[in-house]
Amino acid sequence: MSSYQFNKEQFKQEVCANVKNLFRKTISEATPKQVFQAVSYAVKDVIIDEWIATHKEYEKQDVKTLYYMSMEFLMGRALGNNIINIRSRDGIREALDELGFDLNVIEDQERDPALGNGGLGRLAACFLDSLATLGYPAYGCGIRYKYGMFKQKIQDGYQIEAPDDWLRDGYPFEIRRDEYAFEVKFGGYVRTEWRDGRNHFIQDGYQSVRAVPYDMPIVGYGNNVVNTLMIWDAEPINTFNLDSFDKGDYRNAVEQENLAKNIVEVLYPNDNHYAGKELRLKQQYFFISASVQRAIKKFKSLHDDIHMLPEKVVFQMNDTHPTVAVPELMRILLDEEGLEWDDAWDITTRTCAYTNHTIMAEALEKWPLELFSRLLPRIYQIVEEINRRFVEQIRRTYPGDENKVRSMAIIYDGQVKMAHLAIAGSFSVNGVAELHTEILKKKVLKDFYEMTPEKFNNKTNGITQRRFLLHGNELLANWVTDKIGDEWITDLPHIKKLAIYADDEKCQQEFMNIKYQNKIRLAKYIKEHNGIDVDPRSIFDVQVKRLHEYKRQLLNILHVMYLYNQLKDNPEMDMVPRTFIFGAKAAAGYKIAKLTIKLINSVADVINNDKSIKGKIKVVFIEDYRVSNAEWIFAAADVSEQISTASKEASGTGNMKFMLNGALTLGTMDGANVEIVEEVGKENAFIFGMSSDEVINYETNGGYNPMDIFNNDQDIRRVLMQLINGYYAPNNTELFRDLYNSLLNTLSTSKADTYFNLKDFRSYAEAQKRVDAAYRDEKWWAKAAIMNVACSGKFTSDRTIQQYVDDIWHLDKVTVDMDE
Ligand code: B1N
Repeated sequence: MSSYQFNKEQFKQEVCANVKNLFRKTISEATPKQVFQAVSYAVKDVIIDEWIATHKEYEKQDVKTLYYMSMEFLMGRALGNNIINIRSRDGIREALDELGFDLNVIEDQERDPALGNGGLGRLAACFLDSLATLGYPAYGCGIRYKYGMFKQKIQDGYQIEAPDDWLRDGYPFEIRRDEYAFEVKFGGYVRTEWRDGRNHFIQDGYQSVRAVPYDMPIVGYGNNVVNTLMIWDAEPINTFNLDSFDKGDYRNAVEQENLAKNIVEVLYPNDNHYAGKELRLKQQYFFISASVQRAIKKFKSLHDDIHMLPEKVVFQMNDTHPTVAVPELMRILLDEEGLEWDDAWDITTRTCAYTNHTIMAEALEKWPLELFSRLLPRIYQIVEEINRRFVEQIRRTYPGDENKVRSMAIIYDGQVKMAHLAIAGSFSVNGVAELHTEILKKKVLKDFYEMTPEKFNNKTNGITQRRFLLHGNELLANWVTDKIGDEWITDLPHIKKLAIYADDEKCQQEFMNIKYQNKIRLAKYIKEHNGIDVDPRSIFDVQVKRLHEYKRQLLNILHVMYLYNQLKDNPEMDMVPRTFIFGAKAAAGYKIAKLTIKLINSVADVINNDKSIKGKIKVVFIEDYRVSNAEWIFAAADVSEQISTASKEASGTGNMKFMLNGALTLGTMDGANVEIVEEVGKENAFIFGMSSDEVINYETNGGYNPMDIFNNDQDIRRVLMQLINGYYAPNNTELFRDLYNSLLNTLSTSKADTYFNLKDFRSYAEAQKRVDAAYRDEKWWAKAAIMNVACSGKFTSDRTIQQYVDDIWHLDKVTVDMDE
């Protein structure tokens, strides 16, 4: 296998030609932004040939293909990643140097494609990277939102949302594929027609849109494989004449135009939360119908027998958001292919698979029947029939036990329960970390597990080391390669070889020096963006993730307030200087989350400006946390805060990115933290807090009473009082009242501190003390940090993808040779 041979002079010529053609400029006149475009097109030129070759090979070998269906793909910037994966970073850096530009500055011109909220969307992006690198035929299927995740501004300590107009300057890596456009129908009614010895179901009086895919290349690492992310845009169908004199026609034309415009307008900025909006269901059906149609059309262009579908196609549903794929595939098999129900159901349930990403009740999708049946009348009929037969199956399995029907039916209480539909329609149901899968089997989906245990399996999440070490932390990546060679880039478990250097003093110093350089890089970023001076010799203690009560940023900041009180009482208190770094977006309508951001910033204001504590604590809230600055943040972290209420974080993936970059985990036994500790050893992490069993026990017995803690713990009481006495809000003592109430609500104890902040506080504070003590022993810390890197092998998404392939997808590896 030969991989792409970079030719510097040719590349420089191409960049100059692109600058000329695109902007009518010479290279010396071009702005960095223009050079970014020119370089991107030159890189795309390389990719295109491999892209064509890959798809030729797929067709030739008639491969089984994965369609990874997801409402979100949080890709992050493409240029740097593509340059790395075509293995031309050094060459291109040199070429740009010679043209008078710095590659880092050029990369920095790209807007982050942020078509996702957080972990779920970023996981989809990591999976695509691994699929291409391992050589598996796969498409990502999603939505080309006009506006992605909002840009976050902090004004006066408050979060302000600004639109993310990521397509404004055009996106160099996408290709519009008009020839694969499909019609998607909404609303109207269904009538039946008897023809050719069977009933035909015909949707009439509907509105429709044209779904047009834009393909983006997903470049494998050094293997010539280029897969495709297809994201769908919506356009009006122009069958109606806008200046028609027929009023009905005219109104319909306008409505269809609005429908098309609205559907892909914006990503819903909710993480782990179901809002039940009609437009969201429209988005779901829109991209699923288009994707399923494209998959079936492609399949039929190569095969005559639709019964072969499960051998050639697999649909992986990223949470329940794409679950209408089940009835949509049924619709196509029944209505368009003319199959009988049993036949169609057999094919569907051997094609679809479902991943569950959360046990949070508020995230469960349950669509009101009225809305669902009005928007998707034919799909609704099919769901009704799926439900009728499923309930029959439940009754056959558990005669006389109507409780089972109540808890498992797909349609119940006037709602369509999407998780139940996803399970019934899939041959595989997986959780995303061992603990999470166990909770699904024993609690949340217990009845389903008991009825069909063979469907359930675990696939612990992973991350791509190509972006989160090789690209994000070049210094450490080079150091690792110097020590053990570069196999880790495509085979992360090799990184275990670093363990023999963990005790070596010289290596420890080298390692700590790299960490220090990365901290300086982040400190500069913070100075530029926040105007705050932070000391790179202090402990960088970082919590970056979406803002959510269950993730407990509140616990973190309450502890900072507590530490500050201690310092005020005793300014000579001996502590290692600490920089507490936060980064988090809150859903636009999530009041408590937004107030938590304000609290963090208010605490930061007071503490950072208090000279009396001699800079022992600094608090920084990094604005607009996103994939591109995340790469720098992970590289610079000493402590990784993974402090969710046990049982609530399905997996977490940030935890893995920190570990890979040599940060030590300060966390609860939740999600994948459990497996991280298993790999690195409890002695190389700081574990605290209630176990998931304890949390679940309290929950089933009606919670606990935080008032007992408030009454008996002076330090905690003092911190809580500071929320309501104006200590951090002198002009508005009531500002943080809602946070206080969320912890203590004296009217209803069952609703107080549902995330056990106070219950875990002492244990957290004690773990923080252990961090302080441990950091003083520089050799110990260096060793533990190196061990974290060395033990991170399990958490590559390459491993996760291989497990999906082995247990669920059964894809064959393809090699692409560019020599022919
Ligand atoms: O999915 C990640 C996990 O690592 C995280 O623990 C989990 O919280 C996250 C509705 C979600 N679960 N559910 C969502 C996102 C958007 C939305 O509209 C739910 N995100 C997760 C990857 O497995």
